[in-house]
Amino acid sequence: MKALSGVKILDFTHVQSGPTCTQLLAWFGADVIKVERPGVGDATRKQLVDVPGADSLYFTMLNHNKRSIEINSKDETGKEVLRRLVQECDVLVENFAPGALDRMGFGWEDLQKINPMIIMASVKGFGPGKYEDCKVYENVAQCAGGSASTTGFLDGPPLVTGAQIGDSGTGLHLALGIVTALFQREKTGRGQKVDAAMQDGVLNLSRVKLRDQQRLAAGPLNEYSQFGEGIPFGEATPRAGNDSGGGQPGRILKCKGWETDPNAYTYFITQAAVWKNVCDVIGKPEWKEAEGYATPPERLNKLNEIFDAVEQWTMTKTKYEVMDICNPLNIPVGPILSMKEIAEDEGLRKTGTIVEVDHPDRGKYLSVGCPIKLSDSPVEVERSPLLGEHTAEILAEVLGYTGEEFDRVVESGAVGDVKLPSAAE
Ligand code: CAO
Repeated sequence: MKALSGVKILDFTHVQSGPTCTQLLAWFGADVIKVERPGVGDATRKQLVDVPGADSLYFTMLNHNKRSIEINSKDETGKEVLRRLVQECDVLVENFAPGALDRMGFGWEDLQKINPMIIMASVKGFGPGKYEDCKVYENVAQCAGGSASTTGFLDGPPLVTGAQIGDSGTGLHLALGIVTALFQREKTGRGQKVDAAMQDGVLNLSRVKLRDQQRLAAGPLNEYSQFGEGIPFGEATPRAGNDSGGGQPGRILKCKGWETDPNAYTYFITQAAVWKNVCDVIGKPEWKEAEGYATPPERLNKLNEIFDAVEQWTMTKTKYEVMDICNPLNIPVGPILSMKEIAEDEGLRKTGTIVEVDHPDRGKYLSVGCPIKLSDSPVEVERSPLLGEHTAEILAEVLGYTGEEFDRVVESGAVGDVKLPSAAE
């Protein structure tokens, strides 16, 4: 028994944003039926291929615990199968380009006629308005959602981040919308439409930068390094390098080995509550009570001097030694971990956040397991499905096609090249 046991998801998603959402629902126990174009499937199956002939890591790492059915949604028999799936399922999730689902004949109005209880959940690049018809990928959303203009260094161009806040971030937002709509349906008996726009999702995650935009009206942003450097502020929230996003000054600092190791760095926060501990650790006890250093507001115009002194100390230690020394003193620090270090991290493997999965075509690979842990609904990560692996099973068991009806659908060609169960099966 899992949290979402009994919930059936018609997964019409592709690439990253939608699949992130439906993978989470699958991990929480929903039966996720992924509909793919016959013979082709999700485009990511064949993108960034590292093992010839096998599904890519791009696909396998976003489609665990799902079943795959091939359906040509532009074919009449394919549409018939889809209609039956809509009748059977609780939620349809999709992230096609705007208008694609309507052109197939499965827009919101159509879906409600087929199944009034259905919840329809969509990711689009933009919400209603000027840009609603645009196709959008990750970095477009990062740029349009305010993240890129506020990321990077003051004297450099806008930067996108490696974290896929537009795709995976919006998938997370959508998943929350879906379970909330399921919860409301328990009380009202009605389905509803759930929309998550990537621009909105990125903006939600960049909320603190809109906060700072408004604070600018009241004067310079004192906790930004630029303030201490005497550089005037413009009209918009500036890029702030590695400054902390909150009220406690922080920076990325070099650690022992930085000359050769690109990740020998630590994040170091001079939290006001433990200022005295910071002073002791870095060998500047005189700063504890000194005028101009003792209180947080006094220090704001000296952040470069202070972090230079902290860095002189961190450069004598490895990033792990910094962690070991500072943690007992309540000084918040964090090592800059490489993906290699994360892949080898025993702790993350123990908690199931990093999992090793076996795949018939590609062998063993690493994936990120479910980052949300429910004590009553543990996650077992299962490999992603092969293209059309479950077509026959879903036609028969979920939709009840049998005998001649089953043969008619299979022979129509609308559901791909179906491997029929032998007579003995
Ligand atoms: N059978 C037959 N046709 C199918 C099908 C199936 N099973 N599944 C999809 N198709 C068709 C669609 O109907 C559409 O056809 P038409 O344009 O002729 O109506 C066609 O495939 C292409 O769909 P698409 O426009 O969604 O795909 P694309 O590769 O051109 O664009 C993307 C990709 C991501 C830019 C676009 O889907 C999009 O903007 N999505 C919304 C935002 C989003 O999720 N972006 C994140 C992408 S990364 O997570």
